[in-house]
Amino acid sequence: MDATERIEKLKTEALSAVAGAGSTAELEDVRVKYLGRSAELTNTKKSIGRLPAEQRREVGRAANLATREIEEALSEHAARLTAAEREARLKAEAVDITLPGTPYPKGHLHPTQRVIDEVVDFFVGLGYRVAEGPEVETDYYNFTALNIPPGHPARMMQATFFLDDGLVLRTHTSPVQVRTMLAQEPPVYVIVPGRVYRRDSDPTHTPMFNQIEGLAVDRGLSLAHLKGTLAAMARSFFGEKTKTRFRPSYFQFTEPSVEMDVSCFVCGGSDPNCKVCKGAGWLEMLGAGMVDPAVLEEVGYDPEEYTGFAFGMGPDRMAMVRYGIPDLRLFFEGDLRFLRQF
Ligand code: 2NL
Repeated sequence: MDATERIEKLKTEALSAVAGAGSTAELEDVRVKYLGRSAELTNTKKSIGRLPAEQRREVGRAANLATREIEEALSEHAARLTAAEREARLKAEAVDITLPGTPYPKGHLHPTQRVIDEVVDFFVGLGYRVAEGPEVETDYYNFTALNIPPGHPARMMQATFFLDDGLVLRTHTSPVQVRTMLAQEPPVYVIVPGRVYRRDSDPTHTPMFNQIEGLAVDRGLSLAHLKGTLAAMARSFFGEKTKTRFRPSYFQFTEPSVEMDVSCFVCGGSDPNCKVCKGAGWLEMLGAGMVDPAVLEEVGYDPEEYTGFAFGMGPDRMAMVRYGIPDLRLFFEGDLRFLRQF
């Protein structure tokens, strides 16, 4: 077989190998085999110079033609394979966008946290700042600075958790207001949410519960400002029709002291058999008062120049009333069967 025939045979072989390649990877192997650096055809072309002069032209022509034909066949078949492979991939990766999505479990805020957020947002809207502080307090911030000196019977009434070294679990958030007053000059407008602790446990008392206290100290503040502020809060929380009433009360750190009731948000006072207010028409909502001059003096404020009002409420209790929950302990057990009802 002469060189030209050999080239023709190689070409035929190559073209059938190209046609038989089932993937772009196989096709690349075919290309390397017939047109690669050490392929027979390539070597033939390299050695043309050593042929007798009269054969060079013919063999060279045949080799170049064969190369071109094989290249064309390769690129044609490559295009076909690429298209087919792309088609197969698109089919395999197809997404049915009409399928419904996978549902995922959704959480929500604890009922108490909802009450806290609402109350805090109301006061932030009036320009109050939110303040927080430690839950482990010194005796001084929790009692003494609030006009409750050592040995005073009011300390016993708080059912305090005493820790070592004169520390206590705070029984109210008031120590945060004390710290705030010590850290700045009036005017002070703060709202203080936080956990507090008392040795109590029954359907309406838990050893840990939440409190929100507020404090305003400025020139010229009076009981009228206290009433206006807290009545507005009650309307924002229970609805615009809500009425409020203030009864005299007693707290060690305020004078005078009051308790605020709100008209029943269920019956408005018209149903003697109302489940929520038990026919009273009113619900106890919070305690408040004008800051006792002794407290102002303790933090270095001049009671002749500044007056203030303060208030405290229990968001857990408010949530119980609002959502009709009979046992406060349910709030802290983390039972999802209970929590999912809100
Ligand atoms: C209630 C009553 C109250 C205060 C808290 C307070 C704090 C400072 C000075 C004066 Cl630093 N007062 N706090 C005043 C009156 C009532 O809470 O029934 N809370 C659940």
